[in-house]
Amino acid sequence: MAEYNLAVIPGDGVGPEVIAEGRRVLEAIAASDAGLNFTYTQFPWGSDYYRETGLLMPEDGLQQLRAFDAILFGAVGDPNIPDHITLNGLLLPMRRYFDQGVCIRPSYLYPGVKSPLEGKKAGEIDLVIIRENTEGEYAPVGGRLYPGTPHEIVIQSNVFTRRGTERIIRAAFEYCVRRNKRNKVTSVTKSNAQAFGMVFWDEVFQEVAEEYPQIETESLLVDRACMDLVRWPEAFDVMVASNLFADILSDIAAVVTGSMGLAPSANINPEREYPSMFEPVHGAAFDITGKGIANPLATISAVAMMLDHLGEPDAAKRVDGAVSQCLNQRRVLTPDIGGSATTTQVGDEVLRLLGEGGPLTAEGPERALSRLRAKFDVVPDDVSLVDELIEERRQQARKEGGE
Ligand code: GGG
Repeated sequence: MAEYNLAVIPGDGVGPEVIAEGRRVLEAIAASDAGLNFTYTQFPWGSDYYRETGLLMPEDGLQQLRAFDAILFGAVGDPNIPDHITLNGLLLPMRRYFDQGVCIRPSYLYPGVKSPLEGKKAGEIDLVIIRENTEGEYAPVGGRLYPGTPHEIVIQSNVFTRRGTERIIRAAFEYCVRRNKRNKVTSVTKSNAQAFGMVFWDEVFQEVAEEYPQIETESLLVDRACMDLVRWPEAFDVMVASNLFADILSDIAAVVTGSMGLAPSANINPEREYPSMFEPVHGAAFDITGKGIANPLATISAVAMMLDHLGEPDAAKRVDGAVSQCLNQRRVLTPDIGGSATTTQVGDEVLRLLGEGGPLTAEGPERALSRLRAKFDVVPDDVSLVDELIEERRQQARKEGGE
């Protein structure tokens, strides 16, 4: 039996609400698979902990997390504590201390979800942002001199190491090869203005690209990349960018694929020396905290990414399939994507679909489509029609079998 020891940090705002649903999904997976078990240690760290102790996590918090197989994280942020205190006190130290240099942020326009961009069909937007996660613009390097005086000096440095830059760019190419979709990697910088770090990044991108002649490459300035993500997001496959740029790009990508409430994120330590961390891209969302309407699907998709990382790809596909089906049937959805259900009701529905094991739940829409294409002459491009097609084929088979 595979047993995984998980650290769970629900954190702030809607974090506890969505993490509760992520945990229920893990429990359902374990209950339905005799070969799989999870143990959980939940940590009460975040802004309330800060109000009590003056720290977002204890002095030895990172050491406490060190031995876990993975970390499931909710959100951090509080309306009454400056954001730079909350972020630098909990989330960013975890990414750095555990050398989680590769952040994977997929954005997919699911069947059943409406893009705010007119005319975009399901499956048409399908991209992954690979974010450098431990250095760049988020490196805590800088200082303030003579604060509050007329000759105040403030320095905030960007840090680009060869190790970190090569690692993230190579991770993007490797991801692109494994994904095998459009076989294209887009690097995003601002090297016309930032002539040291970003020019260096462009050079490393060229060097690494030479190792992958089968992959189409493109280098864009970040302003152009932002425009194109809105104008023609379907043109992107894998995008790779620095810490800040990829953070911004992944918010745009989340919104054009329907909602921040659907966007998961994996913070990976590629060497597997330390635990990796899985979280929704969205933050604490104070405006809806406590209303019970936060979309849990980003967290549930992050749980799927965690299962995949832990070496449980079948369980990951079951969870992805249930998310996909929940969206496709449009019966139980939270208000951010046009529904009126609560966080818990969406969690209940995902559990029901996991238990029911409908045609898509076992394998996910992509695999269902390629399997059907191999078997039948005519298969719709729109994955939202796959369920209907399967039902039609079932009925036909029943008729032919004389039922
Ligand atoms: N669940 C992610 C979260 O709490 N995000 C808050 C935030 O501001 N994150 C910035 C970042 O991901 O770098």
